[in-house]
Amino acid sequence: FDAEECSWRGMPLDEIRPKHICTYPSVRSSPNHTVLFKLPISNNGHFEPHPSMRADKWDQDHVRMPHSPESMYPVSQTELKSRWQIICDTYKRPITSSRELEKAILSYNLNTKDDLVFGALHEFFNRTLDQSEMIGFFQSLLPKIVKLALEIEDKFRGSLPILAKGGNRSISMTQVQAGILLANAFLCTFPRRNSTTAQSALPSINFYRLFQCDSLDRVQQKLKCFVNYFRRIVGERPSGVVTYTRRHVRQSELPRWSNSDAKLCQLHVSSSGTIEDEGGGMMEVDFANQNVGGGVLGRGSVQEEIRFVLCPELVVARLFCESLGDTEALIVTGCERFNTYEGYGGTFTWSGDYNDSARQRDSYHRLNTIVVAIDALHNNRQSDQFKLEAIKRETNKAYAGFSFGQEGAIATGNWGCGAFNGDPLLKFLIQLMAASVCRKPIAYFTFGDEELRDKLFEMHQFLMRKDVTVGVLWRVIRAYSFLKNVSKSGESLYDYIYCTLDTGHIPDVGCPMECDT
Ligand code: AR6
Repeated sequence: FDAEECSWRGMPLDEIRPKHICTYPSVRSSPNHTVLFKLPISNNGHFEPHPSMRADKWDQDHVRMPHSPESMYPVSQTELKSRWQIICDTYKRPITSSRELEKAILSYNLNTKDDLVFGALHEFFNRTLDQSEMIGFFQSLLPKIVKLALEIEDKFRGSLPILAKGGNRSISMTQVQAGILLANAFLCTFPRRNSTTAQSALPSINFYRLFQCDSLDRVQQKLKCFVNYFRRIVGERPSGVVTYTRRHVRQSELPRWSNSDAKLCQLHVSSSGTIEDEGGGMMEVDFANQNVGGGVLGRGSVQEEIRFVLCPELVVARLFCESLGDTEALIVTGCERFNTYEGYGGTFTWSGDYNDSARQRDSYHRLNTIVVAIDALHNNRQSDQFKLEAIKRETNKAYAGFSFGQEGAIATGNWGCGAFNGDPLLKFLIQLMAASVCRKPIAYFTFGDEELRDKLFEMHQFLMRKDVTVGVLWRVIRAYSFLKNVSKSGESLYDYIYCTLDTGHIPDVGCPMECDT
């Protein structure tokens, strides 16, 4: 073992990674789990939609579907027409250019009628793709995307519940159904949903914000990811199932951090590799926005947005997942990866197709991929994150995600430390405490940062040597928070922890207001 050469420290990854597939949650129909296909799943992998009779719901608890009979569109000041009929009629004619596609989309979307709205889309077909790729798209791929989108009538006969704030609820669908929803989002067929307060907590789903972006290269690259996804799924239909789960942890179920006698979990920390490349079979953390997907259908191209364009089935969650509350997470089980990339942020580039077929499937035909979306706090000022309230919020948030399922391991990294401006040294300890209480080991990817890797490893070793529990660590961090905020100390968190645990005296700064921590 040559520490100089080796990019990781701690436990080998293969010892962190669970040995068997975690089949949680099970796919069973219940008031809290909507399954959009018939159960039991047949052995030949053929799925029938469920329910078989049409039962549309147009209310605040359900997604407003493009093919709902309630969806009407004003064709003149006095006349309303079925919006779905307009959509079906629109796509009876062939579409041969991005201008025609824009016109088609605008024919059933009043709200987006600005001049030259779809700049990014025109750029994509006029410059990013070459002439033959452009012709291939309009002659061959687009008609197939349209056909897939129109299958919504047949494949979604029931209503789709909204995963509302404060609820614990799952939706399972086939990957083909997810593709149908995405084809509709691409064609911007979903009715307006944010015009009423009842549905204002939902993220956007129609693609027009992405199409409206200007010629930014990263947006072009994201379009390549989506087009490649559609090319793949209309070529050979994916055969599995995806489950979307909203998890809400009630206040009474949260750990009492300062009293926890949980031992610290094992750690693998690496400066090379990424969550999506190395995290297979673990719970892969999505550094999320409270609106899951963040800027995926806009200009964003950091960890979450990239993950969503690699695995577009994640984007489907935006259709029904209301913005996440402080003790909530979204977990997506079974999404497939279709794309590879290079670069990051402004240099993000689609670099080709990704074949995920080697990945195992569970007994419900879900790929062995679990993505856990947790949104960190956005720190406007670096110092805000050291306030006890912020530390508590972040630890509870991590717990909401990590505590899903009885077993497993966490693949994570600098959560909240890029766009959201957090401190990775603090965020590491927060995630360490949350994972330890859940008895799950951590694989931590520092995204190229060797110095950080060594600092985290050293701290973890020190804490293990001292046999520190979560409760003790919490109390030291709490004392540091007090010191930093009250006496404005400039001492670093890690120096404080080393020093305090070496002397063995943790100042007791607990106050009545914090008794639940
Ligand atoms: N694997 C491991 N680490 C990574 C990876 C990866 N694939 N990609 C990036 N990192 P950021 P945030 C590291 O800024 O601060 C989005 O718009 C890298 O060190 O994406 O929580 C969301 O929608 C990077 O600096 O997460 C939210 O709105 C760090 O992780 C917002 O950003 C943080 O990545 C969340 O921002």
